[in-house]
Amino acid sequence: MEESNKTLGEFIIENQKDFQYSSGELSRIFNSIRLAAKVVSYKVNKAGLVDIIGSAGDKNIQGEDQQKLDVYANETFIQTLINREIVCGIASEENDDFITVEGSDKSNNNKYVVLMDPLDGSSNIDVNVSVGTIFSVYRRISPIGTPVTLEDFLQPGINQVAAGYVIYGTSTMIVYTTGHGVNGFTLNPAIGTFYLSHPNMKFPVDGSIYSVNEGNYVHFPQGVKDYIKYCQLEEEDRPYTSRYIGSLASDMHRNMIKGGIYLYPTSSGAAKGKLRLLYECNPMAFIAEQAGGKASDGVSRIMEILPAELHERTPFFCGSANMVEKVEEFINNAQ
Ligand code: AHM
Ligand code: MG
Repeated sequence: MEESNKTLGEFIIENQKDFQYSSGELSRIFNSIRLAAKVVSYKVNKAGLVDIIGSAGDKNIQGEDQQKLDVYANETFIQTLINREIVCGIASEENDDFITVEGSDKSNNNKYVVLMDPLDGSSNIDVNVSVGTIFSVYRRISPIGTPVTLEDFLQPGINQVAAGYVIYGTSTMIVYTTGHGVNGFTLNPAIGTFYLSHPNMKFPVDGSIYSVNEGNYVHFPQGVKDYIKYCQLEEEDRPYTSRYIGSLASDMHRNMIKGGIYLYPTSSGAAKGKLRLLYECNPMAFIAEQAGGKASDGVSRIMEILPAELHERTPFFCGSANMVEKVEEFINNAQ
């Protein structure tokens, strides 16, 4: 099999012209994320051998147990970005509040903020199933030279400059977009280098995979129940295949390659669903749209939602365009 010999580093340099107002800052953010991803990947691969699985004993802002690897991944990504002095602020799913980053000279001259879910799919850590990192980059709104403010983070997804995910799976991958298509890179662990393995990724317009936690079925809104029944009906190209890993990055990645839809609806126990708009849904929506797919909250486009708070949740339907339109149709008809 022919191996790609273009590295992520070379790809970033080659495509720097795509970054608006390019001054190399965004490239340096990618370099940091690439480094942190390698460090976390190394640790994930050793989970089970070293004392890193299990609970760290704390709860995060969402009241969920923080796993040790969650804490490690969070610190690694934050420290890597802070050490290189390339962002003015960071918001993480694991931190209550956003972090203001100043240069060592106390300046606030950087223009980008990064929002992230450092270890997505954490319930999979202890059982050796894929986990991921999801990130999103915005240009600040507040004036350069001043500390970041909450409004720098509460931007709609359409303002994203870049977004991506890392999968720590059978191999480690980075998939990202800067608004010029989606490209995927696979880590060669022997030499610690990411190579372009999935150029110009595209969501098939149609698909035959649906990914949802069906255990919550009884609590779903009627339109979503109707859609799931539609997926299971023996008609035309159906029933569809059901595949749910419980790691958004991995479920999304498979669906983007094979064609499918990921659903996390509201349920009676979670009035706004579970996933976070800023750390999970917006970055995935940006990638999906750049790959020709769609992302919706069931009624509206995810990337047009105006966030009101950092840890805001939203129902999420993301994947092949025709499948997302179909579930919207069922939701609309049930109202
Ligand atoms: P996490 O960031 O706390 O890991 O939660 C997000 C994850 C998604 O990756 C995944 O699709 C979903 O939560 C799984 O939730 P559930 O166990 O309710 O199906
Ligand atoms: Mg998550």
